[in-house]
Amino acid sequence: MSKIALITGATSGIGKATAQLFAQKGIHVVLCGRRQDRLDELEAALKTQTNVHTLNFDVRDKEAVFNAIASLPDAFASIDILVNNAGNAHGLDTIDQGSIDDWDAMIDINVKGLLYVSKAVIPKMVEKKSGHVINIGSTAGKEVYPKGNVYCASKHAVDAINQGMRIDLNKHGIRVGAINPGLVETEFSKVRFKGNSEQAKTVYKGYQALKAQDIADIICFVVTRPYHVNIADLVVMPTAQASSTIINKSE
Ligand code: NDP
Ligand code: 8X3
Repeated sequence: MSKIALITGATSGIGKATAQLFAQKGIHVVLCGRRQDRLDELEAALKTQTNVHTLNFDVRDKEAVFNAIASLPDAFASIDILVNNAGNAHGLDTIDQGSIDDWDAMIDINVKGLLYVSKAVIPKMVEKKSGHVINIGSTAGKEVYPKGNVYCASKHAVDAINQGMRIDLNKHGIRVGAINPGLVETEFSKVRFKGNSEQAKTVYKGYQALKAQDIADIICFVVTRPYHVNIADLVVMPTAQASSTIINKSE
């Protein structure tokens, strides 16, 4: 029987590329995001390959998260794979200059939103004693870089939550793992720099950044391992990147 995957942040970047690869593999997909036009467009493109359902909610809105997941029709209600991907950086400022609204957004989306979705999905996995949770962390969850402060804190929290989930869900036979990418060229920097595409482009200039498809490939590899294999924590960077601050921009 085909597996069912729920992907948050499926309207763009890593989440969208993952949905596309899952669909190619015949995995049924629940696509989540706030931009309905993009959800509709992706649903139309993927439904020739697999079963697709869309859910429009903001992960910050606790009630909306629980209502949306409770509304899933029977054919999609038993989630086998949860990809906790929705998230972004908001701003790049020193701690004294940072915006409280940006801090709230990062903690509310990247940390609390991930927890709300997990809380809505995991109990059914516990009931059936199987499931796979993939948390999208970041190299920002493994080290801290100048002006990364609160974004790094949010991704360090994802790292801790990933470990905590793996420990607590161990007795239920649920696989839990994190994928922690370095620089991936998506809409991430456009969001970080509040829609300034020119500033966003400079982040990826002079070297080959990862593509969303590179991360999607890894997620597909992770979910297609035999059930006794759990990729617990994986860090992936562009070849040109050695750490958050050491990037060989010689192209
Ligand atoms: P994108 O900006 O391309 O995609 C972000 C996705 O998250 C969108 O689909 C967006 O959907 C969704 N999202 C954002 N805020 C909310 C919200 N409040 N409620 C629901 N959905 C939301 O970025 P990426 O694909 O790069 O990012 C995906 C994940 O990968 C994030 O967790 C990011 O931190 C992580 N990551 C990214 C890296 C990079 O360099 N790009 C590196 C390491 C990790 P919508 O706006 O429609 O709601
Ligand atoms: C995204 C990678 O280096 O911009 O998580 O924080 S970085």
